[in-house]
Amino acid sequence: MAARKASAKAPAAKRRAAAPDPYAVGPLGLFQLVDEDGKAVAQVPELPEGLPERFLEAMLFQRALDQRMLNLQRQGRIGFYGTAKGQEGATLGSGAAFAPEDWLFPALREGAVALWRGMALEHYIAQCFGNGADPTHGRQMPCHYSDRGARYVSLSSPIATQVSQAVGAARAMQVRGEGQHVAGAWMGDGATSENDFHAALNFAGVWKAPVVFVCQNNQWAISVPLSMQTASETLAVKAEAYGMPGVRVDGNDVLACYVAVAAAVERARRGEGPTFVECLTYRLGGHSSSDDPTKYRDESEAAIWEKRDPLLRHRAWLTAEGRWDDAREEAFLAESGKRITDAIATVEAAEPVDRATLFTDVWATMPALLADQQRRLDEDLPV
Ligand SMILES: Cc1ncc(C[n+]2csc(CCOP(=O)(O)OP(=O)(O)O)c2C)c(N)n1
Ligand SMILES: [Mg+2]
Repeated sequence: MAARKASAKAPAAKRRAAAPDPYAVGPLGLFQLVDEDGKAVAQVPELPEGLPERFLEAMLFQRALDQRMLNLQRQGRIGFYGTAKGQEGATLGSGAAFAPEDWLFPALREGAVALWRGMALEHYIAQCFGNGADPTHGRQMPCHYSDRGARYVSLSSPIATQVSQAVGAARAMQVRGEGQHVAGAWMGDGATSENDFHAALNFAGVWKAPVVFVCQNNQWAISVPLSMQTASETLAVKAEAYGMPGVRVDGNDVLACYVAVAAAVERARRGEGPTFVECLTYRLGGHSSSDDPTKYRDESEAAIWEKRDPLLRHRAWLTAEGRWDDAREEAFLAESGKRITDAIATVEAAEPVDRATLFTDVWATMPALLADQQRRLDEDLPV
């Protein structure tokens, strides 16, 4: 990615340090492009046209969608929901760095990435209702979105199992000679204590598999703080033990997340192997709709991170660049709110899941035993 060269004649205030290399910053330093006040602290590299604006729109949209989905849960209309509040920068910055042909294996909070890659909003919402509008037939807990077109694989509820699945997919692509495609695996800080995490990174390192690990270090695993999760100085440093680079990024700096993960994706695509990227962020909300963080964490901590909100920071930067204003935001939010309202209305009006789907989607040809069970169900309980 070509860095925009600072002109020698630029006024001093405009002159910034050269774009830092995320790999040079390493697993102990923090890669950052824009600080908490929205000021660029380094040369922001040339980005695809319109991408920074799309980042803000997608973050605003996810924040609004999360609130609406949480409201639905509180009203008893869906059973469960996990918001990404505070983590939108790490989520979208990392997610946007992958190509449409790459395969993504998310954790709980990356639904915005599925939308970014083209999953229909109605399918996102229907997955949470688990009704007949849900392409996955209501078979999973809410938030387990999956979309084949977006190459977005459902999260696995058991923490960290998706990390080994991603390495398996990456290895398969490598063996088939399709190593120009990359697998992405997301995980939380808590996942780094699981056996699957260590096995996955170990094999990825040995095979030089085309995979990028993105750890959303939101500093809590439900009620377990990071200090009880690990004695390592950072999470990124763990990568060194598995023979791959570890990079630590300011996870509330969407541009830094994008640039760091894009560098890792390109490296994997070139056949140079995996990278582990730690995005340092904070979960502003509860772990899920079943959680009350005031029971175990000091609200003053959350208050500090409220000021580091990735939306505030990116909006401030875009505004200073002359690329965003209140009128544009108001119009975007009004249109998004309507889109969400309409999609919820459409989805909620759908019929329950068709009972016949209990028997579909596993066998190409239904075995006799299953066919018999279906016949008996239909006889005993006619629809
Ligand atoms: C193997 C396993 N153990 C425990 C749980 C219960 N559980 C669900 S989420 C979670 C915490 C995950 O924390 P982290 O990995 O930091 O992700 P975050 O939710 O903070 O994004 C736990 C313990 C689980 N789903 N799977
Ligand atoms: Mg966590």
